[in-house]
Amino acid sequence: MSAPMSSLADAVADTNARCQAPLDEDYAHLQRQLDRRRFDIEALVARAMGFRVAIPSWGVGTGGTRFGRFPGPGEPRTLLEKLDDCGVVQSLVRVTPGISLHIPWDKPRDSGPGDAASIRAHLLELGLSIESMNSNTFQDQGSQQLSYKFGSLSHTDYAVRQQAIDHNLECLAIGRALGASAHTVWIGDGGNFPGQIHFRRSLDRYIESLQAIHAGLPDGWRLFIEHKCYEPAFYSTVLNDWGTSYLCAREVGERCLSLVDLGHHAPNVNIEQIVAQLIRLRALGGFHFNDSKFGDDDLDAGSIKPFQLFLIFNELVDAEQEGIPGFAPAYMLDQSHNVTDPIESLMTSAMEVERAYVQAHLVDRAALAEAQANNDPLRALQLLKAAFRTDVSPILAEARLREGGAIDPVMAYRASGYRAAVAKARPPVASSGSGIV
Ligand code: RM4
Ligand code: MN
Ligand code: MN
Repeated sequence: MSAPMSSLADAVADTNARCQAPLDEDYAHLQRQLDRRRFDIEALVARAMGFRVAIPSWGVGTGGTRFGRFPGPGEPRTLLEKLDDCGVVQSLVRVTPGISLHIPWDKPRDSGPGDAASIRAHLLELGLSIESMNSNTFQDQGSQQLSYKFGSLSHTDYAVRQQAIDHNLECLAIGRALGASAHTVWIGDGGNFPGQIHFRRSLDRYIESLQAIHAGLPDGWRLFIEHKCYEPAFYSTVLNDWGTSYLCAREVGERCLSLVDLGHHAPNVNIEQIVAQLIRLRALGGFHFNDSKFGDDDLDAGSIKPFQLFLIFNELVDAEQEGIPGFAPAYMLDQSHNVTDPIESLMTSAMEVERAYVQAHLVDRAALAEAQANNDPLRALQLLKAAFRTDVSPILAEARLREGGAIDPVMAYRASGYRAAVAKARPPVASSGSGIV
């Protein structure tokens, strides 16, 4: 095994020792401030310790764009190596024990190292688990008979649809063997030209295919459908928006829910309102967190629009505190790390999502309800801003520390020399199946 875990533990111990005194000082200061505002800092640390956001296996490889990919040193070449990297993220930030797999990129081998039994054993060793599966019918795989060039689950040809359905059923079987409990379907189906696809009939075919997948869901599983307004189809996509997603989910079956990928909306769309509406409709399945400026940029969560991320969590925490029945959205990152060390990006992003979650607990909800009842928009915004402007970093750091993680995960990671060690142990291969090109 390539992972030098002992040096990682040493790096955590060393850097934590250096960061302890400043953390204590900042924590005490924040505690005084929050006492004044009548928030219990210990309760917030407990919320932070209970927070979870899953890591996508494809996030530990270097991503790319349509124009190219610049692989980083020590990229994981197999699923076992991807899990090693996910284990590093989890051991430092302590909120990311769940992993999401993409098939066929992460397809287990039939026997030997890399088979389902060895993956399960490795997960156990690293304190990780597989949370959800993702199918891939937006690319052709070498082994497949029919092409997805003109669609998959909504293709005009029944045989192509059946092949795509079978692939999704295979994902369920793999996920079942690995202990997953959710399946996410995002398809690239759509049109590049007006007239290319018959809107109504392609939606009919999409729903029918999803019904077949829904029928194959193992007990206790949920099926998430992910809308996206464009790309790779640039004129229209079959599942283009959240409203269509909601209507499809209702027709597909009761375990089918809508998944919101933050990058899958037109610029300036009010995503927090979409989130609130899906909660109201009991249809919110989960999230793919990332950030974007222009499109599905897959940038690091919280890097461009942290206030939007906070406003989304404001809706989520509001629903959580209200105890809405059945409210249990799955949180996951879905990013493409093109110019950073993926482990550093994943750690930073997980902490940014956690930060928004904790900040959303600092909204004085009784005062907000009063401002809304009194039609006092300025006061309402002030209340949200007061929460958003609070630097909850000491709470997040304290939560990590109490769980055995790093006060400063990036500092600890850099001090561990992990990247240099795996760069030696993992010479580059032609195609690693990591990242998206
Ligand atoms: C898509 C979508 C899916 C992800 C692929 C790789 O844009 O976000 O969730 O699986 O990218
Ligand atoms: Mn996504
Ligand atoms: Mn996407």
